[in-house]
Amino acid sequence: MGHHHHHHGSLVPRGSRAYSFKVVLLGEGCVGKTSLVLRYCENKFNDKHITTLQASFLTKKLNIGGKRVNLAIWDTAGQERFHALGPIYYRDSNGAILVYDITDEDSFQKVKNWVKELRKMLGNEICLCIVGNKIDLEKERHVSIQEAESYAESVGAKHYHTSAKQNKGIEELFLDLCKRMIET
Ligand code: G3D
Ligand code: MG
Repeated sequence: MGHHHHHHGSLVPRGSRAYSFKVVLLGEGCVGKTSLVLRYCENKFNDKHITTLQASFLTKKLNIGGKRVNLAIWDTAGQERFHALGPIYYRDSNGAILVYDITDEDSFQKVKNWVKELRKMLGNEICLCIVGNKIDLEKERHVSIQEAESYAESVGAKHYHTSAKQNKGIEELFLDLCKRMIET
């Protein structure tokens, strides 16, 4: 008795499957990529342990309205400083978080280069997030909000502002990205 309760897939409650997504962090060195992922996954700031690793990824589990999501978040081990990040790093990604530092105009130009490369290599399947980090340094801002937001819109990306230092905007960023990846 009872075995007929589970031999049909159709009896599995709707929405009980887990989504697995790969998300990569990209951007110039020092913009705060490692700080963002450490804040999000471990609620730490300025922890140096990860910078010594060769490559790293952290995981996070979410439940969004009954949909389970497993995130694998790939962080660079600093290779971006030597322009050594290639397709092996970002292939098979469902989402990319392209980070710049709002006090550093050059880091925003680097984001534009990453957008071009990702669109060329992966097309429109990948969800792009452009993130202006370090908003706690608003007084030293060198990238206009208007310019950043309209650029993001023009390339089909969404724009977010964060501070890893003050833990601002990070939950919202990842939650929004997950919802977008579920819909893709
Ligand atoms: P990266 O992984 O992109 O190379 P890191 O960047 O996460 O290593 O951060 C580079 C520096 O920026 C670190 O400072 C870090 O503390 C700082 N940082 C990261 N996020 C923020 C933020 O939101 N606000 C401010 N004010 N600083 C931030 P150090 O001094 O350790 O090099
Ligand atoms: Mg780093």
